[in-house]
Amino acid sequence: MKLKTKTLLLAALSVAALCQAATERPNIIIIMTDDSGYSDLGCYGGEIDTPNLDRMAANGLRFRNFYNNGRCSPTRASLLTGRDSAHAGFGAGTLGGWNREMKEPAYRARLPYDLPTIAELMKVSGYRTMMTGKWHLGGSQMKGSKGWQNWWKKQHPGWELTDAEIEADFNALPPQRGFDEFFGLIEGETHLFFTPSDKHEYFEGNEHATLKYKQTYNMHCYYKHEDRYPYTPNHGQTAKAFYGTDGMTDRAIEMIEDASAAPEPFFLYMAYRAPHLPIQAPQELVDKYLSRYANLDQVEADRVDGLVRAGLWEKGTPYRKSFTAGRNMSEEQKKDYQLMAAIHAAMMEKVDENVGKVLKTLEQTGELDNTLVVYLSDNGSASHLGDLMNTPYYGCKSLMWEGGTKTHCIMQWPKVVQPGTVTESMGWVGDFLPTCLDITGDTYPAEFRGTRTAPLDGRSLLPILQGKEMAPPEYLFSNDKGQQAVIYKGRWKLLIEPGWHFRTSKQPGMAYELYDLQNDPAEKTDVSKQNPEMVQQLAKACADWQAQNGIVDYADILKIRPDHMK
Ligand SMILES: [Ca+2]
Repeated sequence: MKLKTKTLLLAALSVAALCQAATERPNIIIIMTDDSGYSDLGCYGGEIDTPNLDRMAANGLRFRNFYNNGRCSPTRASLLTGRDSAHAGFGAGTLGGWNREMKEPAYRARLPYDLPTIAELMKVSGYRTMMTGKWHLGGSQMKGSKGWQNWWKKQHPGWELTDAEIEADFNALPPQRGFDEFFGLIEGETHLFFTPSDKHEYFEGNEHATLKYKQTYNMHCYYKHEDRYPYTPNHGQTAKAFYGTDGMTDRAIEMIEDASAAPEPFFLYMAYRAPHLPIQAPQELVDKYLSRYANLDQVEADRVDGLVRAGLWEKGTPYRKSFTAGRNMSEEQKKDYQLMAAIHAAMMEKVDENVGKVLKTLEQTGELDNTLVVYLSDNGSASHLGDLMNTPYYGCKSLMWEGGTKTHCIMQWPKVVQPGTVTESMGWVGDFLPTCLDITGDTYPAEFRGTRTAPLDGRSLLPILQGKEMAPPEYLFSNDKGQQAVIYKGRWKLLIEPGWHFRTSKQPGMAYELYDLQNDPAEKTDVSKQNPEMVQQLAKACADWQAQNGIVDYADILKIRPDHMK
């Protein structure tokens, strides 16, 4: 194993102390998928073939209770900053596309320049910092592009496009936010397949990237709303192409190989664009999975059984019947669902194959033993698949029930983590930054770019990696388009206006649901009527949190931006 040293010029430390500290600092890789369901993986009870992730789980640690923020941008904002998503400019759970920005800080949909990112802090700590994949945290390359500036003006009627705005947008992009190397997408949604004649949106650093079209694919491209987005021109074609999941990994492997030859440790953030819409995968893999989704009731039952076998679910615990499997579908709808589920599974198998390539590279470069590899999803699987892929949890992406905000989460670090561990302890996506600081022995700065920082919302999960259980945080808050969720001491969960404001706004008063997650982890029975004091206590905590974080009531957001729901 190569000796990792921060720098030999740190004169204040003795050589012995330096070597001691330096040899202990691991590489860190965070791999996140986009819209994968809780029980999608074999090691989380699912029917999709994920041998590499299953092996990673066998060699490492699985969380039963890991939370994200329920949607792409808010999850990424907390992952990179250790702060609540509202504090990081993504308070509405909105898309976060910069064209949707509101002026309020909690909704600016652009990472604040004075809020340190995990990459910036790891860089200060002496790490080489790298990213591949989907950014989706605002910013743009309109600096130097009149075309993009004109587009911005169209998207922001009544706003003046100043030099400061152009600069702030540029400063919100990965190369300006601490990543030495970046290959990926700024926006949240694009094709996975690109042939040489297709226009693509990949960047290498701040430059438009040159893609490598080295593999031949039989391309299956599915999209229902072809009138809105032309996502299917390559459907049915066989051609040399770039497939995002493969291409992002190829670039990540180059980065790992380069970093491995350098003296400093590395931090790599890999954000896959799969299995998000538009769903696209190699045809032969889609064919392989079609028959697995012929009987959805069976898929649901098998996933629950699989979770029980994996030690991630207690046999006999009540759960709500999936609204997908339980739905009355016509034969045509069933066939359509079956196809979408098969493409989803095919996309996940491709992710697994690529995680396998990353692990293999770590092995070949001698880095595996002292590398922490984290794997999770940014939110539950999305509404086109209902909540089946989130079995046994109710709800899907962008909803605050457990199906929307709970993810599988695997951590492997052979030097530290005991193989085959399952933890009950609660983790949250905002915990990664404090965990990384704890691992490297660094502290969160009191000031950054001239601004005093506020305390982190996340906490270090290092004790869990070392085999201990941790008490849950006092409170965990999340929000999306007017609905709020509060989890108190890991046990009580209050949902306010669940299912978005527009669903409940016509009903008188506020809609509340209260669940005892300790006895009812799948939110089967609303106990709000039996526990009015708990409802009141958590509603008050939520109101305070909304005030502290500048969260605007959804009815007021609609007044400011009536086009918000478009
Ligand atoms: Ca997502």
